[in-house]
Amino acid sequence: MTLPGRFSWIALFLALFSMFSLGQAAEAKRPNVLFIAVDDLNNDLGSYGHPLVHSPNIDRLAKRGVQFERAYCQYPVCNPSRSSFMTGLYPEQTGVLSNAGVFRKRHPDLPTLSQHFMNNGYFAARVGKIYHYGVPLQIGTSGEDDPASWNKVANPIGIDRTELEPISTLVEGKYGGTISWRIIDGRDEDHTDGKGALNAIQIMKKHHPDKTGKPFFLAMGFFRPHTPYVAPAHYAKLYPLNKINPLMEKPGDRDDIPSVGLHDRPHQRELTVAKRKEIIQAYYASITLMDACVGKLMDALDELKLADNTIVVFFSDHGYHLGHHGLWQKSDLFEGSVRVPMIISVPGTKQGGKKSASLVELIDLYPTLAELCGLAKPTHLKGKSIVSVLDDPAKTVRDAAFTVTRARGKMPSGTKGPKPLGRTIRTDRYRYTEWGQDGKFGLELYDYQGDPGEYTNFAKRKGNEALIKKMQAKLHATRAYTR
Ligand SMILES: [Ca+2]
Repeated sequence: MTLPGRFSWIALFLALFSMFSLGQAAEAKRPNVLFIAVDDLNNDLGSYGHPLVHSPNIDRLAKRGVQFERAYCQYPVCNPSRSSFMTGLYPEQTGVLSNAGVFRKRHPDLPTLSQHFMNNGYFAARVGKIYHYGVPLQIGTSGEDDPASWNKVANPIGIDRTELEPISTLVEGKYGGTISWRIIDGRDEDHTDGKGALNAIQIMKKHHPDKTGKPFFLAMGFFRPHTPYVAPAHYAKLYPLNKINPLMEKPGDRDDIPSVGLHDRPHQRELTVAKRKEIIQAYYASITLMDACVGKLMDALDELKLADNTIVVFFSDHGYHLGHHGLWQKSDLFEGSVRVPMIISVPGTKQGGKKSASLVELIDLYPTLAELCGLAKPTHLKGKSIVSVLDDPAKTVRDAAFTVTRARGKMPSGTKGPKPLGRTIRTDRYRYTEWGQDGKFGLELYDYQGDPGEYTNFAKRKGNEALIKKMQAKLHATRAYTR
């Protein structure tokens, strides 16, 4: 290269300098991401048509974005689900198939979702529960965090952790794995989630892209409505007990369900109607508390003039039963346990307020957010970008959604060994489930067209052999990319 003379060097310097600042400007213009992960939230929300639940802020978000009617988790328990959507791998690929274990053991150098954003010039922060936390005991700590995923973390702690004794519970001294609840007078800010929302707003202010020149990826992990359902009385009042009609177990419903697929925790099946109402009231009041916190974040985006350049993602790590099939909580493979709410709001979209019936998986979030923000998609990702669905909610990118879980129910009599994995696919119309290799421990087939409550297991009825064979081939085909 020949650049004789002082002026040429100055010209070169200026050219390089302007390229550098243009690059910086482009970086600062990349959208921010507000990534809201909720713990143990099912689809009982106003925007999903629930007649009772008050979720005005989530409903407001749904009007700005696209709401997914058929979004599914990849494993219906916290740690495996969270490890999956944060890595972009299926649970059998992360190696995390229970609440114990960390994906770093198998994938020490893998860039997680937020880490990929950090590697591309973003500031990434976590507030509350994104990776696994033992709730409530680990609240206020970093839980089972992945430090490489964040520039900054905040670990709020409120009365739902500091005052455990007054909490009602089905198993004395236990508040996390069992149903437990408490309604208490006081402010939202007394609760971990209320404090968490304030932490998140502080982070948005302090690390505002106008100040830092860097876009942010802010992950807000709400703890409610996970047990203990500790919620303010002003939200419980919205749910008078006489308005709550618990879904009771239908006689004979379980006769055709493989026993391994039914996970009953102590004292849940025999709950009285009165107790069920009290429990559901607290679960719903916890949802409304979390919803109010979502509202605070949305208001802050507006006040800080961030709304026009911030993508908001809202979803839950898995679903939640409140008595359907006699089940409570999670970890089974029914619709109630594996279906999740999911809303994605992209600034400037023409699709605000639309609902999409496309099948989507939580594992699709990683490639979708990367694409929306103009980042390359790491080659290890197994999910699919749903940007085309966000542009046209009638589009579809997959014909089946996959979920796996470790069986927690009773093994069939005469069988030995460890509890098998159950794998399921949800298609447009059906759900097909195999417990153990080739369904050795049971098969299930539900037809949502005529049986939305999954009361008839067609795998146990004659005359469905051809359909079972077809669904079996479809489930087995997922092995090519899910393990
Ligand atoms: Ca959870």
